[in-house]
Amino acid sequence: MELTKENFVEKFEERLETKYALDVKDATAYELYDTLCSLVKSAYTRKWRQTWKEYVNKDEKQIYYFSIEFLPGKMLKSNLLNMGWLETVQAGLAELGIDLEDLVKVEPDMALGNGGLGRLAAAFMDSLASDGFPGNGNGIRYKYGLFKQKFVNGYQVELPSVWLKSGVGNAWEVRRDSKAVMVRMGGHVHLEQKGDYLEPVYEDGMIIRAVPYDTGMVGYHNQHVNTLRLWEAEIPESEENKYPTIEARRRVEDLTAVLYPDDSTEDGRRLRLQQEYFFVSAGVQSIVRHYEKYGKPLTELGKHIGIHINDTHPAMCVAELMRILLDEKHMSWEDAWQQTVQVMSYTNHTIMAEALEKWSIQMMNEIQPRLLQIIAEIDNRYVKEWAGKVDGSIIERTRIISGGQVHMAHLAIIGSHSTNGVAKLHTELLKEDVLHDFYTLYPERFNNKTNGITERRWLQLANPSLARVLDETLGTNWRSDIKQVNKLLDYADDQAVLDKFGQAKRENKVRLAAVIKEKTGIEVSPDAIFDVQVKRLHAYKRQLLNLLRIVKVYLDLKDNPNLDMVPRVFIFGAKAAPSYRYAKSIIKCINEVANLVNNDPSIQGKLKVVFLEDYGVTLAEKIIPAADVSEQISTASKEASGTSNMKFMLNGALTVATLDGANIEIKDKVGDDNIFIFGLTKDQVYEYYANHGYHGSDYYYNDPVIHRVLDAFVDGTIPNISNEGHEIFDSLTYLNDDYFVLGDFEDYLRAQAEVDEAYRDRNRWNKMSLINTANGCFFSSDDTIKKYAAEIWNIKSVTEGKEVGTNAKY
Ligand code: BZD
Repeated sequence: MELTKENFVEKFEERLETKYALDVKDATAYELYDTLCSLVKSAYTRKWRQTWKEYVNKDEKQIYYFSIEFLPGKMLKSNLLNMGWLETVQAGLAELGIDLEDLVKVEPDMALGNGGLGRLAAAFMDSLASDGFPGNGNGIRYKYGLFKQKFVNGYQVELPSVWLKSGVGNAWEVRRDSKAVMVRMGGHVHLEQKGDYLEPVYEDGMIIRAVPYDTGMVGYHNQHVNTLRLWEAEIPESEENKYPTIEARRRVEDLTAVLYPDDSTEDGRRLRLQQEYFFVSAGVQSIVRHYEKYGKPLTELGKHIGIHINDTHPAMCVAELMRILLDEKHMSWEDAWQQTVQVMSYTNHTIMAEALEKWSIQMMNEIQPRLLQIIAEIDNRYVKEWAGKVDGSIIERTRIISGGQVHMAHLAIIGSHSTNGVAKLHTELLKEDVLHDFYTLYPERFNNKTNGITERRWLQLANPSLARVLDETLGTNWRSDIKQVNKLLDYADDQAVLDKFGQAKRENKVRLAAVIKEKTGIEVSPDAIFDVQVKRLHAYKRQLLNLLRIVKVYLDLKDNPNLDMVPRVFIFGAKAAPSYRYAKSIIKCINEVANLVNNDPSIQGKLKVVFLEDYGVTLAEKIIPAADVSEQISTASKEASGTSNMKFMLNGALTVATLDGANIEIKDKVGDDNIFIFGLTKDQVYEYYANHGYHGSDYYYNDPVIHRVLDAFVDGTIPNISNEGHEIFDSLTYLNDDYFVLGDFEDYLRAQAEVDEAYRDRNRWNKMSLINTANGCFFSSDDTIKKYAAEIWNIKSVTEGKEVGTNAKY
């Protein structure tokens, strides 16, 4: 049935009555929200079932994207948009006196991720469905998502994020008890000969029931619905008597309680490894079970199934699939291995050594002793396979088990047919440096897939003002074919369009200014440049470089209050890992500088610093459309790709960037004149590493500007940071400034002076902004996923060429 305003109103009232026995006027926002979700969900469930049946009937190869994080944010509006229902529902609700935005406010943010990696996984879910690919997600249903951040006296304080509030829950998920599987952990194992195979005999240990919660991933205007399956840990009925105390029960239930438990303690690390095995085992078991239901031979598994390992956290997929094929299906090692390598593919998201996971053999043995045996055998066979063919030192450096540790990236690379990086530079670095040994062994396995973003969320939903300008300028086809946005280039000199561009940005800035006022009490002017850096707080991302410049501008203004500068509002949003002390010190310093600057009347509003608490997807949707300047200033070579850089660009912000990650590809698209590039290149950074030629303290002693700015951190100019100020001062001078903040400072000032100059000429600025939006269409996750599909997974779209109206019938 085609949705109309009239039949929506009727259905909505009916549903509200059956669900809550209420009239609209008596219902709370939550009850209205829940009613709407229920209506939306029941409308797409038939399509959901059909999509699944179509895969089975057509015997389509299916991909399962394993990720320890998924960060979808709110889903109501995105589902409405993708179903083609948004405007009709908005109008219908308005008729009932309800503002859709009020209902959106009560939707909890599904924040089951830390940052880029989890957000990318969520974007890929949207794109897999929107491109009509047979692709599903597999992860963990954390009870608590990423912590809620508060500032107390300028310090970060972490509070639990209770997204599954009692009575509210998650409106989108379906619990599927019938699909539960058992996961075995701990205990001991030995092998006994049974006929012609070895059977593992387990003693002790625990059995955990993994229950899946499925969420429909609704494709854009194509009536195609995939599945995101998240697993929860429970005590099986048969094991109840093993857990007589609340404490003992909690140890099992806590397995899926918290995202990324603090890994600064041994217990925290063990829990993390348990989580990894838990969702890997549950996912792989359920895939094999489903596959077998249709009677296909396991020797053809790789033709029908693909498992994607998103970063190393799910790398145990390799060994778990081997375990099932060997121990449960009694396949030969050779056959099982051939299928496993064909099934698996892996994405690397970082070159930072500390993020490349390693687990002690002992801990791996404690968590799953049989898995360790299999990993040891993979390692053993790997060593034998290459012995005599390549230099022995290469084998030593690339084997899975060495130095008493299990190297998860090595397991993922050896056990899969594809390893990709997430931007051109990143992939080059993997090949020539971080994973160079592997590249010499398996050159054909390496490939690049530059990240992308979903324009539906970041432009259509987050930026209605700009979307309207695009509709008026280009017509509405761009909404289903994002490449059309590139046609904006034809209007780069059209005064009316440029004015509208400027106007849309201003509307968004006015809106953000109101949010800032409401959240922080700080007044900011929409006439100032909104200069934004939002991302996880990490030394390599260099929020500190930004802060040093703010301090410099502040000192300049103190010297000369009449300084001729374009007023700027610096906006930060960032969470620091709870155990990352240095990052937390930077947060404290930013907050204290903000206090100092915002409350100094002599600054006359020329400079404002706003640090918004609890940055996440929903806040990003308000900030990014309002940004004039996007800060992408990581030390060259350290940021694998970045994805906020793409969101900002699509929303018309101009980027101040180092030549790092996907910034390079952004620069190649917009051209040197429409981006502000500065800083050391990756080669210069590597040169410093090679010849130890960098001395942070030289900058302090030789550059009077830097000297003065750094002194402000330790001489009381910035109040209340006596510890943190010294910590930062020392890190940049005596501890030699690991991320070349001081080395890049001068050039950063130069780039920022160019920003100022460009902004003074508003026509020029609007044109640059338009050129950025026009080229933002090249960083769509729909395109990225098409490349994964064609070049890694070998799957095809089942909706391509199908005729479906824009107002999809559900
Ligand atoms: O992945 C990020 C990279 O830092 C970005 O450059 C890149 O754009 C995105 C997507 O590819 N990596 C992460 O977000 N990583 C994590 O959050 C993470 C989480 C747990 C353990 C290690 C890293």
